[in-house]
Amino acid sequence: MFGVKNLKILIAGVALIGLAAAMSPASAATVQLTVIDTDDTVGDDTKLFRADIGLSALSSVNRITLTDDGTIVGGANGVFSGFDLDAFFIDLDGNFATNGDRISPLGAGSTVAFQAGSIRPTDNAAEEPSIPHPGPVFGSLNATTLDLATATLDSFDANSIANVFQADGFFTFGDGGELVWTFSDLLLAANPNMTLFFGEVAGQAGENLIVSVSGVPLPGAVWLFLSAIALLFGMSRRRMAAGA
Ligand SMILES: [Ca+2]
Ligand SMILES: [Ca+2]
Ligand SMILES: [Ca+2]
Repeated sequence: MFGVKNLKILIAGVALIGLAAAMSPASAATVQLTVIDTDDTVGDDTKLFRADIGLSALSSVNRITLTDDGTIVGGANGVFSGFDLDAFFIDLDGNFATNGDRISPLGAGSTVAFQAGSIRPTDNAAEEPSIPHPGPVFGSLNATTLDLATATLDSFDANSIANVFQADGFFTFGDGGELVWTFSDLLLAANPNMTLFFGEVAGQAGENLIVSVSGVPLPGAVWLFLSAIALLFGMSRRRMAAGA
């Protein structure tokens, strides 16, 4: 006999497999994008870069990873080690001049996870943590928490100076640091023009980010969920036919 209890256990098991498939990073396709210097300056002194998400050929994108290239070239020392990010966002039509189609990392349904990289040694107090900017990098509260009020991730407003007492409007990665932007409740439809724009404060040569995009293959996960529902329906009918 296949009792109601066993049926519930089986269905729960199949549903869990489907859920795991939907959430597993191992099932996500990841593509590293080419980063292009636009030769434009935004704000007072921020160099603008772009990476064409549409060229990834993914059917959907729900995660963007920004990683300092770790070359320890360019920029300053201490809290200012590595890439200094002023702002970043997705632009749906790839045209920077039209700003009504921007998707901000500060928007609803977004999460931003941060891990500071390594710090170059310094004996300059202007490059060391201060009480309002505890570090370990500028614009962070600790190694895994950005100070969003300082970083202003949706605005090109950096005060470009390697002085912890005067700098504002950005955060620094640290060499090899990483930021992962995830859209927790949104899968963006494929769009050949979709572009990530981001800016480096002062734009020194050697300060580079590696950009990759990921998409969970939703059709496979949906198929598993539908299988679980079909199984539930089929077994319920069989149980009713048997008079159980
Ligand atoms: Ca900013
Ligand atoms: Ca636009
Ligand atoms: Ca810089």
